[in-house]
Amino acid sequence: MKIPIELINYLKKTTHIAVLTGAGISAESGLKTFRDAQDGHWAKYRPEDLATPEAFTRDPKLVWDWYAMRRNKVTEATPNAGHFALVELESLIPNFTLITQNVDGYHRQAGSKNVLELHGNIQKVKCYDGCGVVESWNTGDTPPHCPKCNAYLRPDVVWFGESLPLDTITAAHKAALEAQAFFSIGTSGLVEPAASLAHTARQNGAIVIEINLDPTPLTPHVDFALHGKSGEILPQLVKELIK
Ligand code: BV8
Ligand code: ZN
Repeated sequence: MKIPIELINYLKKTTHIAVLTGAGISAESGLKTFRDAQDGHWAKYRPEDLATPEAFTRDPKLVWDWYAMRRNKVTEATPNAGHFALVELESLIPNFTLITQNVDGYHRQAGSKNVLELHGNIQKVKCYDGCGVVESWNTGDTPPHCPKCNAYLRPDVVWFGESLPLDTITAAHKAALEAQAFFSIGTSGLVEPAASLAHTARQNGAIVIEINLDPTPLTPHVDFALHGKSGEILPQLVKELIK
């Protein structure tokens, strides 16, 4: 994929970049994206129906087992060339913010520093009754109980209908406002409030670049639509940037 030279020339002059990633950036690590069809026992469930407080209240073990399965796949796989290219891009840009919808923790694992995990992290669990206990995932009962108040522990992720951590979404919004270039990478752009960040950046003068396998609702609004695999496009973009 040839990266447009006008994009490279623009990026060489930028000091503020914000990046939003979604499940697509982890696809080449072998992880299913959020809307990929699920297989086996999970084929009959839609992720949107399992990633909700109602689902956990209704059947804590079912939801816990779904996250345990996903966490095992995350632990078995590793970040890919797309994650590592973003680590290198961060080292080239004075003000760089990596905003992710993913819960796999791969950006930090690859070495990215300024990471905002909008939807939490699958390697952490917290007390379902909100007594404040947050721990790393433990493989005890399914689900385990809070050591402090004995309520269930739940994955420390943001479910549908739940608010995002205020400090995280505030920081993400600020990064979008200040960005001279905003990348939307590997996301179908369907989930709010993450999906609005690209529009916030654009309305405040940023150019918007989409790197995604398929067109999305954002595509008509971007300055550069690079359709293909992020694990191939991002290393190519960084290579051209450091030339
Ligand atoms: C909120 C964590 C309000 C859990 C996730 C009705 C009822 C209730 C809520 C709503 C409603 N209508 C709208 C809402 C708001 C709702 C929402 O946006 N719903 C959508 C579905 C319509 N949002 C919320 O509920 C949010 N909270 O609004 O709170 C509120 C306010 C005040 C007070 C109280 C409440 C919370 C949203 C967070 C939900 N949690 N994840 C978990 O992971 O289990 S979201 C989930 O979707 C994942 O995090 C995922 O990252 C995210 C977005 O999906 P994508 O990352 O985009 O993945 P997807 O599979 O869709 O796309 C992948 C893309 O990659 C594809 O386009 C593909 O082409 C591309 N791709 C594939 N391979 C590659 C590639 N690209 C490049 N290279 C490749 N190799
Ligand atoms: Zn508790």
